[in-house]
Amino acid sequence: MPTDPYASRTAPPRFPDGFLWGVSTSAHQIEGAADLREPSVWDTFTAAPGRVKDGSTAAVACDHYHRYREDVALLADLGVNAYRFSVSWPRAASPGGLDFYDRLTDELCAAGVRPVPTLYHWDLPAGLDWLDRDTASRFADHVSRVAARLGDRITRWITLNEPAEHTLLGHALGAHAPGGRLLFDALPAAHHQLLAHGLAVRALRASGAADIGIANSHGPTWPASGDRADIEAADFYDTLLNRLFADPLLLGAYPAGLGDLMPGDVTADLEVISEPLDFYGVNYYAPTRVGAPQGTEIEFGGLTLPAELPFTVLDIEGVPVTDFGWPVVPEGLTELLTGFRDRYGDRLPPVVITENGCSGDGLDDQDRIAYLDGHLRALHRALEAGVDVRGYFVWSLLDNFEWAEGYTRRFGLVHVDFGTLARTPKASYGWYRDFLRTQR
Ligand code: IFM
Repeated sequence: MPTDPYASRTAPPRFPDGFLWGVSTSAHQIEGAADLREPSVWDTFTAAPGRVKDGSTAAVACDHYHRYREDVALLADLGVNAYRFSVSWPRAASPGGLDFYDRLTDELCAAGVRPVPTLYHWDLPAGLDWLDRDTASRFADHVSRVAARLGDRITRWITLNEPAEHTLLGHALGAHAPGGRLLFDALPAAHHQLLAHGLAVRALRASGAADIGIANSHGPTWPASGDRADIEAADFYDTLLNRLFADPLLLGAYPAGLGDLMPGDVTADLEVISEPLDFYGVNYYAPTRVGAPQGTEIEFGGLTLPAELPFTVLDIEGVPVTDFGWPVVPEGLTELLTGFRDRYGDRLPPVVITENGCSGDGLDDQDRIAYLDGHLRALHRALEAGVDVRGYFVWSLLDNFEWAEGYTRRFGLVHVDFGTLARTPKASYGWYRDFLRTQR
């Protein structure tokens, strides 16, 4: 018997017709079949002991490479009209590697689910490095090859996933591949990813694509108090994690002070980086509370943050937290989007929420339902406040390889048994399906 997901909640808000409803995944986190592609920096990283919490690798992951038909059937049954996945650059570069995305695209189109590929989600081919400028043009070549192969069926493209997290975790703090601990010397990796994005936009347009965006992670930054030192530290953090990645795209300029830390004269690059976008993808999970530096190393969200950082990241008290320790603050999404609309005005294209979700165990995942329900309502409040929002994607369809956390954090609407690879829809899958029915 179907349950009534709104028995104890008010009726769901109604989103505009034509809204894009989906779920997101990424290649390295679900595909497996590592023997059928070139190696990536994540293969090298996970091979070294102590890098991944449970010592696991993504060699098999969800084996989506072989089970994609079953996964597309789950999408069709869920009732989403779009699916965000990523094209693995190391797979695309291997002989016959694009055949897989050809099959997946056909399967999605046959199921009435619009494919929305991300062209880079952290799995850089081994041997390349974002600290090298040349990686940006190599990426544009990869994008041209993928677009030439799939562009007859795919209209909506996402260039990069979360260059901010990739720079921070992969190059500044060393928690992710490739493991760099460069702190502020990691900034060239950010610039080269942004340049890669701009070159990719040009390559996609040259191939005839007309609906192009990026998936950037953003969240409001809350100062720990009204003290000047806390406000300044929070402003710096906000600049580093939000404005550094949105200003060059939307305003064609780096925030004051940061442009000087980039490699060489970036004036011409900024023209490429600020190629107009058709939509702006936002990955939202939580706000961050930030205070003045305390001069000591701190543990935060599974990371050890070095003492020399000019800010301290603090817990947000009085709100629920996910099993990852991330605060659950739906209204942060409304605040973020209205803040973006105020800061960027007409320069902000229509927004698509390209990721939102939470980790947590169990098939009867009521916490996830509460999280998603709260965030959809918060998103609707942003719409009512005049933000042009066009879509929403849950992270994630399947439990998967959560990077340095291995298989210990489960974000899926569908449970995956990593022994048998059996898929079992969770309560949240049924809830999302029921919610989507209310939007038809
Ligand atoms: O799993 C990741 C994803 O790869 C990028 N955005 C955040 C998710 C949850 O940590």
